Amino acid sequence: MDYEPSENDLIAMYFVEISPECRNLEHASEEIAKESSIGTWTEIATLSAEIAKKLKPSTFYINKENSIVKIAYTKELFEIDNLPQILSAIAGNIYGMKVLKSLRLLDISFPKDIVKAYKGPKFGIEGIRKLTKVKDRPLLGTIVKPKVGLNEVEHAKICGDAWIGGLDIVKDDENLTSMTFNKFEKRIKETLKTRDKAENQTGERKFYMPNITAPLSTMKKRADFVIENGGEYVMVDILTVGFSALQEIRDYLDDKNIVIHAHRAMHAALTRNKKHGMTMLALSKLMRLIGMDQLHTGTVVGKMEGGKKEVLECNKILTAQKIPDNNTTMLNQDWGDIKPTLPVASGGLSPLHIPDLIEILGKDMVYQFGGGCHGHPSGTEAGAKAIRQAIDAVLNGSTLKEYAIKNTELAKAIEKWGKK
Ligand code: RUB
Ligand code: CA
Repeated sequence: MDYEPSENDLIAMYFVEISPECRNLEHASEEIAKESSIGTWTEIATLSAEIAKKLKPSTFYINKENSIVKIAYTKELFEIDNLPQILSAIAGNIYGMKVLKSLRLLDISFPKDIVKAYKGPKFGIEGIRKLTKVKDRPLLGTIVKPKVGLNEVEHAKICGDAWIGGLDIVKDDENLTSMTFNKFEKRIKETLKTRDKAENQTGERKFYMPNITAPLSTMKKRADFVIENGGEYVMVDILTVGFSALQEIRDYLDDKNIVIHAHRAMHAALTRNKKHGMTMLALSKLMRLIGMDQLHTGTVVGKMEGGKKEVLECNKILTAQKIPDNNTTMLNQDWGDIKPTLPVASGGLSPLHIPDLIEILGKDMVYQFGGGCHGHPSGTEAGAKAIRQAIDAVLNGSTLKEYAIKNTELAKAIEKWGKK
């Protein structure tokens, strides 16, 4: 407890609930520290005093009121550029120990040398703004719906309607990859052809984010195919592909001019139980470190779980260059040269949420509307127009109702989704 963490330490902050087998929080944190580093359940002759002196972690903070402990690990315990190894230590066996009833990794503070071992996002927010030429407003997108079911040509047509209506981005859904009725290669070709037409017709840059999620070798081939056909984005389901695949795909795409959009499907298996697993904040940090350019972090107001404090903290860890230590919710972090990740709000949004979204989450965001675009009474193009009109209204200081007087698509959206 007298230990002062050094700048070479990785710090992990946990919420701990002890089981009847455990004496107290001190005992629990000792067991966590041991199992996540050099120890085991009994004294062992092979663990020398030298090894212990060099490598043993130290619990330096125990808060009995909220059951939070902080443990400092020397960086020597880690293969610093191997994120799976780091997680096998600080977020591995410890979750299953009988002395703990539950355990939640709240945050991780990475020392300079570990931060330096990762690429971080290639584009960052500035790079994405430059590429898209969208400067003063959030990026607006949709997810093709139904999630799966359309063929390649129908898919491309829906994308075209969304772009013509005024959206910047169209993305595949998390479970659309290469289906019997909608093959990846044909979908990419059809959709990017439609994108070119939409760019010519609107004079605006338009982007398609195809889902390349697959076993790693297939994922690389799909990314190459997207690039060969003039695509500028790929999307990856970050948890179902795993940390190793993510690190590898980020490296693989480093010399290629392509933005990586990160979909977090399955995150709630880790993040949703407030007493166990890990926070979305910790996951967000890992994603910025690996180098995802855009990441879903929640909407506050939409269909998916995730409150204001949580979403704002995730967006802060993705966008700020330095975080001071505030003890109970966020650890300090210096990102050095690592670029920021652009947060994405998506899930159950309609144009009617736009005033709240701008107020709570701001303009440096991607906002995505699936059902809230294609579910418009007059179809996808009108849905896209209504979204663009709602953004214009808010950014011009007008209410949606006022703006709807002259904008029929927005008026119809209010009729369908407005509070009765
Ligand atoms: C949204 C959608 C996304 C979810 C994921 O569609 O398809 O996969 O937003 O959630 P819709 P999250 O707009 O029709 O709800 O972004 O919270 O991970
Ligand atoms: Ca989805």
